[in-house]
Amino acid sequence: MSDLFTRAQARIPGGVNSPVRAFGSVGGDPFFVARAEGAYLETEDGRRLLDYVQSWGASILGHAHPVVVEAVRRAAGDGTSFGAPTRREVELAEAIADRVPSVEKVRLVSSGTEAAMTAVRLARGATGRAKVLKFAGCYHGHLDALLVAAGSGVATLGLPGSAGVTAGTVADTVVVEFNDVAGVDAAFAAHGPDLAAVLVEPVAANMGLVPPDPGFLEHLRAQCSAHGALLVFDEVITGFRVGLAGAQGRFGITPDLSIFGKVVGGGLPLAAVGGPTAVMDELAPLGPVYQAGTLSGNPLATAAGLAVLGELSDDVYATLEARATALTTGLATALGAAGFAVTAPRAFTLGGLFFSPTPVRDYADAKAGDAAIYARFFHAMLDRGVYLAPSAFEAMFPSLAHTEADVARTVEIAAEAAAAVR
Ligand code: HOZ
Repeated sequence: MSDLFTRAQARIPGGVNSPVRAFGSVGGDPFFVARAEGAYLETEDGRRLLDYVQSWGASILGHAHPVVVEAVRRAAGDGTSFGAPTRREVELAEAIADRVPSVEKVRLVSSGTEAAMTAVRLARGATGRAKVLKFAGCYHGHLDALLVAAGSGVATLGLPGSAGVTAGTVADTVVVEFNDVAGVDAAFAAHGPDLAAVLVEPVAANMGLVPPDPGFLEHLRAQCSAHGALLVFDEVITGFRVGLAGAQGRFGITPDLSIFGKVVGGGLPLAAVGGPTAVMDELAPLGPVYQAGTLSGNPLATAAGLAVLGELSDDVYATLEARATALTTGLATALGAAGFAVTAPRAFTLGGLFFSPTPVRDYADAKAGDAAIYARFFHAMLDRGVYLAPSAFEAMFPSLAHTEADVARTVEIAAEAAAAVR
């Protein structure tokens, strides 16, 4: 065990500040990152790793992109936090609204969890209703109300939920399987007049990668409209990651509220809730729904977010999509040739990998994948210099810094790794 991890464990629960990083489901000790550039991480113990996590998708341009670094450097010289309005908050809100037609107004916060918490409270405040519907395996951060049948770290650790979340806090949470149209209809039949919101990751990316079935999101839109519930797209992962207007732009669906994080903060702690003026103005100070934060709209994070959004274009997404296609088809071919039954889904610029012979449509399918083989494959790849997510319940995030050659080399390494773990 590295000295750093020993010290970390003495002072930080599990030695990490977010559970998936602990390598709990893949085994072994986590590495510590010393620095990163482009597609690569450098670890404290001197390894150079081709990184497909990219801060869980936040670093869409690759690590330490010069435009972002310069923007943050310049912003830092002018002060790092004021707790007062700044010009760049306005510019970032405008930039988001310019790109995402469903968004007229934006409230900036500091993390995806905070954004989801705000969206739930806002939906309840705006509709005067209590219940929220979420999908099993979707993850919306670690707010109590949505920490039921959650993906990401909760799935990684195989937990049913979380200790400390009381029955009362989740009594108004309705859970349905992802892609289950009949389940959605049954939930609306049972709870329609009480449902404030339906929250969904339009592409589920916290139980591995699970794209929506054709018509699923349209059905959610129709049911929400029919029953007066707000449709909330959690685009923390997909926002500005799969297209300029996020997944909603790619699918052509208009949610009532959207949650953004990761890319919108350019790799710094920033997230956002956005939607039409009539709903957003329910937030304090105009409306009765309270929400606040000293670091909200932080000057470094808005600088990074604006720098990244300024670099994104349709050409960028076309390149990312080509990389994601080469990666998923290459991995499927390499692993298939070695005799593994895998499915490697792709949704626009995102990739997934399940050791499962059949397509994965929901959380039950995702959990049926062979996590033990994933763990062995993960380590075989890591030993050869490629860092995939340290959990079978996460996605792959090729960045703009990943070259065609990087992806081709990844596929070659995958063939070698697959043979080694066979
Ligand atoms: N919830 C993140 C993955 N979907 C993991 C966050 C982290 O460990 O940094």
